Amino acid sequence: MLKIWGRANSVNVRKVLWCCDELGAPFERMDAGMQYGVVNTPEYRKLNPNGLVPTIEEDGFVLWESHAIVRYLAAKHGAGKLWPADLRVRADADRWMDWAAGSFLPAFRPVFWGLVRTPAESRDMKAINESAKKCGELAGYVDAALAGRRFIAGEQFTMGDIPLGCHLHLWLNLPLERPAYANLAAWHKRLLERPAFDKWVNTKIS
Ligand SMILES: N[C@@H](CCC(=O)N[C@@H](CS)C(=O)NCC(=O)O)C(=O)O
Repeated sequence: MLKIWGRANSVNVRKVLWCCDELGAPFERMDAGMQYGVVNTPEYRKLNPNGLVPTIEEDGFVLWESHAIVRYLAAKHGAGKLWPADLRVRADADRWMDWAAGSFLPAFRPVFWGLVRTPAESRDMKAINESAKKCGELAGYVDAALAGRRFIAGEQFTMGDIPLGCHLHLWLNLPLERPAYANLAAWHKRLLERPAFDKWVNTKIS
């Protein structure tokens, strides 16, 4: 049985949980991180020296980094579906996974931490608003890429939608000024129609 360590309110853990559910892959989840601790124990650090979540273990095989985990699970259980068979479609999906981590997340992190994890009286609203403006610009690239497609890598839902879906869902649900993006809104609505997204991602922000 696949084991997943990580609290269910972590955006990176949610990617893995959503992915497993889409794939019908059974798993056992152990709470870890923030209020649950665990991540600083020597046993956990042996699995994941970063002391972060998520981490998975399957028949002695240990993996951390949420996008690597999503790729592994998609390749194992979702060949031709979440893991596109066409090399170029797969590269397209892959590109948006890297972009979510390398471009969108660095801009979004100060917004999330500022509005969700920082008491109102301690918030640096100038920094939050600057980062939010950058996020608005970046989300425009996703909107443009979604023109004429149902999902980020084409007509089919793929692994490429998972990290973007998790981060942009948060962006769309925080009290922010946002440009109105029709393609992005239609894509988000499609994600909300997916039971696995609704169960693991469309939950309380905390
Ligand atoms: N690049 C890593 C980042 C992992 C990460 O930053 N995880 C956060 C939660 S989203 C974490 O472990 N924070 C510390 C904690 O929860 O104790 C990944 O995608 O898996």
